[in-house]
Amino acid sequence: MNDHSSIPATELQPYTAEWYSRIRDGIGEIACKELGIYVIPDSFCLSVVIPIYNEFNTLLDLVNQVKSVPIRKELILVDDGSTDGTRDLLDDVEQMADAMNSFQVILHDQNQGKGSAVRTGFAHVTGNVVIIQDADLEYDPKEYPRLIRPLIEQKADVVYGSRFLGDYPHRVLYFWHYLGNRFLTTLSNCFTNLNLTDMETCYKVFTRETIEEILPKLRQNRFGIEPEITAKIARRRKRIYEMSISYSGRSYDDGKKIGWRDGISALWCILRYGLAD
Ligand SMILES: Nc1nc2c(ncn2[C@@H]2O[C@H](COP(=O)(O)OP(=O)(O)OP(=O)(O)O)[C@@H](O)[C@H]2O)c(=O)[nH]1
Ligand SMILES: [Mg+2]
Repeated sequence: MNDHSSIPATELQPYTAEWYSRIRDGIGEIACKELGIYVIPDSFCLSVVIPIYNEFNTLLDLVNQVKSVPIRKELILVDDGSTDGTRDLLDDVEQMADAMNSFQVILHDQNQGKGSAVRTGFAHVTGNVVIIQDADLEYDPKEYPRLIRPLIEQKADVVYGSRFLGDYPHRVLYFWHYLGNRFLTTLSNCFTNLNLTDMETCYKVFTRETIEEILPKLRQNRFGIEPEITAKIARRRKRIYEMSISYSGRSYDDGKKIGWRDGISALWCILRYGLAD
């Protein structure tokens, strides 16, 4: 093994055993735990599934943010029939690969919806843990190390990042959306008997085994995928953790697309998948 004792901890690769032990020697194990300093095994790979529909303005920033998280990753970008020039950006994205990041780009011929793009992405994952990442800038990839920790420590099969827990910064936006969200989460909880605070969150993280188990049963093409996934993991009695996350929600002026019809469809999916697989 190399002797890293003369190298400052800040120059070591984060989450390696050397990095961890150097910091632990300085501040102790309890402080490490509090600060989210832990070891990610060298062999670990995170699959980041990115569903994309007309996200020309944010896609490259998002990909750069994901890339700069110091964990080995495969980025699986699924373009869902974009018509705003996003596809031209994707031509160059694969060249952004480096030692820590590999890329797969998959193109849908026609727009089918987020659920469909997520399912396509799931079918291509090879990493140990899988996270869904929207292609706008509402969620912060810097939170990956926190979110994957319960999975790496084998305490959980699934982690949901909640926008309604903790005091991470949240952009204050639409009251009726918030209420709609709470209502959908509560109704979903009634069927699943889970005590979630944010069923609709984008940040859902799974072991690859969990994805392999539920993927053949997933049917929803649009935003109904969120309650559908939740019902399927509940039915299979997966160990689920929730963690607080930050949220920089966008306004309709910024390009927000979700609308009341998606709420109705979510309602239907909660009932449908709450009653039967
Ligand atoms: N709206 C929409 N998003 C899609 C579709 N296919 C893939 N996506 C992607 O799915 C992710 C989530 O879509 P968003 O429109 O951001 O949905 P949201 O975050 O729930 O809602 P807003 O951002 O508030 O509109 C984004 O990365 C989209 O680019 C689609 O057909 N419609
Ligand atoms: Mg969004």
